[in-house]
Formats: sequence, C-alpha cells, structure tokens
Amino acid sequence: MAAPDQLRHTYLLALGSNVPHHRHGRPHQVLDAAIAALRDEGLAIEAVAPAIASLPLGPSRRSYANGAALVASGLEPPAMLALLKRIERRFGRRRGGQRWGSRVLDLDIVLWSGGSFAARNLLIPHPALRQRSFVLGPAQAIVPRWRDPVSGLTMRQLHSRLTRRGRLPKRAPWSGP
Ligand code: A4P
Ligand code: MG
Repeated sequence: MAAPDQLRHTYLLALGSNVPHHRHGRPHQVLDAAIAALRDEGLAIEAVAPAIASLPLGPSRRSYANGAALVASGLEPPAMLALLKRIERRFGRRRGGQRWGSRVLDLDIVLWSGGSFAARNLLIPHPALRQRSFVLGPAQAIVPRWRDPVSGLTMRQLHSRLTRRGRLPKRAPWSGP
C-alpha cells in the first residue's frame, strides 16, 4: 500500500489504440493491458471508464478504442509523462511515424490536480481536450464534475456542449469493448 504522500497528485489519463498487439490482442484489450501496466508501475488506479469505439480523427483509417483512467501518484507531471512514454514504447509504439498515424497505444495526460502546467514538451490540460468527444466521453463517465481550469467548464459540460453542437463524430461500426 502506498503512503499518502506517494499518492498526492491525481491525474486524468486518456488512452487510445487502433492497432492490435501481438500478445494483448485487439485495441480494447490493449487498453486493459495498459491499465494493468500503469498499476504495475505503482500508480493507484482510482477509476477506469468503459472503453468506447471511435472513428479516427486524422489520416488513419482504423477505428480506435478510447478510454480514460483516474490515477493517483506522487510523480510530478514531467515524470508522469516520462512514465507514460516508457509504457507506450514497451507496447511497441515507435516515434517518428506519421502525425496522428495508427498506434498500438497512446497515453496522454488530460488533467491533473495541480491545475494548469506548461513546459516545452508538456501542456496540461491537454490542448485538444475541448474538441475531442473520444476524450470527453470517457472523461465525463468517471469525473463528470472535474473542471477544466482553462474554460472553467466541467467534463460533463464540455462533453454536452460538443455533442449539442452536432460535432460529435459518428461512432465506429463495432460497439466495443
Ligand atoms: N505533449 C504535450 N502535452 C501533452 C500531454 N498533456 N499529454 C507532448 C501527453 N503528451 C503531451 O505526443 C507528442 C508529444 O506531445 C509528446 O511527446 C509530449 O511531449 P505523442 O502522443 O507522442 O504523439 P501524437 O499522439 O501523434 O501527437 P498528438 O498531437 O498528441 O496526438 P493526439 O492528440 O494524441 O492525437 N482519433 C481517435 N478516434 N481516437 C484517438 O485517440 N488520437 C490521435 C492522436 C489522432 N486521432 C485519433 C486519436
Ligand atoms: Mg498523444
């Protein structure tokens, strides 16, 4: 059991996959395996959103499994990002491919309990949060009242604003997970 100080920060993470993994299987199974990997790395998993299927934004033609997890950790944001990148690499993610191209596993930091954070290679809240139903849908399933520090709106409000405007992309044909 981790000491309270080791769990002093809370993070909302977004998970995405649109390529099967040779051992873990289909994209929604990759997300399950990623949650297990986060736990093995010492993060306390406080909530996991049911995975959704979403049509690809960008050049990729394969549909995605997307999810979200609420985790607690003593890691500061740069160390959390480094941990997520390490797990992505372990799942076979390669750098230098096409932007927004297919990927076995994408792990992004959406929000953290410290509010806003900006460094050269890390922005929290994730800058695309407000435009992405595949992030807001799973996010509002587990943290509906968490407020985006930039807009002041909750995850539920941001999600319904995006949905109401009719900008919600159609769901992918399979209804996973
Ligand atoms: N970075 C900055 N801020 C953050 C943050 N809050 N969390 C930097 C994580 N990373 C952050 O990201 C590139 C760099 O962003 C990182 O090295 C980090 O220093 P990446 O994940 O390595 O590359 P990427 O994912 O190709 O780029 P990008 O722009 O982050 O893409 P997104 O936003 O992750 O989008 N369609 C569907 N349906 N579902 C998806 O999940 N995902 C993408 C990729 C495109 N289309 C999609 C989906
Ligand atoms: Mg990313």
